[in-house]
Amino acid sequence: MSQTVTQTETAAAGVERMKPVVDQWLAADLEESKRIEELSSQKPFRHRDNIVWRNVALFAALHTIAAIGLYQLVAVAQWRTFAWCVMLWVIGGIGITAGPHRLWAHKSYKARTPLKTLLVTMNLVSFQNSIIEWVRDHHAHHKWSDTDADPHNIKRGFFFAHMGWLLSRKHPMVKQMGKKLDLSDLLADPILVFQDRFYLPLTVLACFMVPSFVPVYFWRESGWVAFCTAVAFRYTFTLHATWFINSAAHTFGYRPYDINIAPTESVVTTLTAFGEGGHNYHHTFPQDYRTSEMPGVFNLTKSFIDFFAKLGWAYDLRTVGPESVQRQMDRQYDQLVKQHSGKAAKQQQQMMAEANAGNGRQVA
Ligand code: ST9
Ligand code: ZN
Ligand code: ZN
Repeated sequence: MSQTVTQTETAAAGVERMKPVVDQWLAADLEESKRIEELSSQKPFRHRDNIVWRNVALFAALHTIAAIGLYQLVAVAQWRTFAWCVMLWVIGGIGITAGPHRLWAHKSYKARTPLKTLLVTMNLVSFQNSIIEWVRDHHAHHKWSDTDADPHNIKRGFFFAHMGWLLSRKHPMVKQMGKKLDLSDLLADPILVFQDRFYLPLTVLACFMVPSFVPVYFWRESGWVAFCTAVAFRYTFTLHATWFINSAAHTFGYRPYDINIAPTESVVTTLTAFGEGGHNYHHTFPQDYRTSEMPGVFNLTKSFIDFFAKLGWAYDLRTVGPESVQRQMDRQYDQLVKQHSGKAAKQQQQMMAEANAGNGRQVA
């Protein structure tokens, strides 16, 4: 069963940022964000003074071994090991996108217990903190986007949003505001609580041990090659594919759905992150299970959810109606005309026309 959410709209507030008029799950909390910015300006926090050297050393070691793994993948490893790395990237990646992201953080569809169990298991392959922790940080990212309460605030720079935020203590505002988040549904889910409780041993098994063991046992790959390729390189690659959504997809690309926010439409990151790069769309319509509507770009996570919807394991898939999307895009154009001279507005109109045509919508 799928559900179309047509009432999702934002109202133009002059040339200021747009304000959601209908309550949407995980919509940006603009008033609170403004307050956070005011408070932050009074009490500066320097991430550079709060570096966690243990994490710097661990990530440096991981990247060094990953570089050896990349060389081995090209020059030494068996083709089966290469295929195994791709498989792990897909399993672990979907374990993030369809799991903590689209299901638990955004509630953009519902899943029955077998699918939840599958996703929790797949999620362990990519070692990105427990689902409860991941979702908590992601709630903060959407609600207070691009402020100090956003764990990977892009205003602190590309590197900070990419991986710097994992190398330093969190801004006090992240913890202070994060306490206000209602995580009761996650804490009431026994599968998530189990994963959180035994997270470290489970993820060491799924992300490190099984991936190194399989190539050695089944096709006699060398243990060192298996570790460097299927663990270090594949894990590092998956991390960067994810982190680029926070950095590149908050910097480069166009903004047809909301011109006032940092997130962009980023085709390259959508390919490496299984349909997650339509980030301007996603921050504008966070409850849509597709997370983007990029024409002609394969959204593997959407196909995965659709497949399980056919099996009956996923249901209540939420999308945003095309007329709501269209109205939102038209407002961007009007706003752009007010803000800029003809050329920029024309360029934006062209991009919107392309997006509309690709999605079979009437161009206004
Ligand atoms: C990783 C995660 O990589 C990546 C997430 C990316 C998200 C991307 C989203 C984009 C869209 C989706 C696209 C998916 C694409 C996938 C494609 C795949 C191909 N609220 O943490 P501590 C509290 S993980 C409320 O120690 P420090 C906390 O509860 C990589 N409270 O903070 C605790 O309280 P208490 C592997 C919060 O000391 C206290 O604060 N993992 C919040 O500042 C202290 O918590 C790592 O590398 C909050 N939001 O340290 C681990 N946050 O004391 C790295 C915290 O009461 N992490 N609190 O228990 C760390 O080492 C540390 O967390 C730290 C900060 C150093 C970063
Ligand atoms: Zn999201
Ligand atoms: Zn984002």
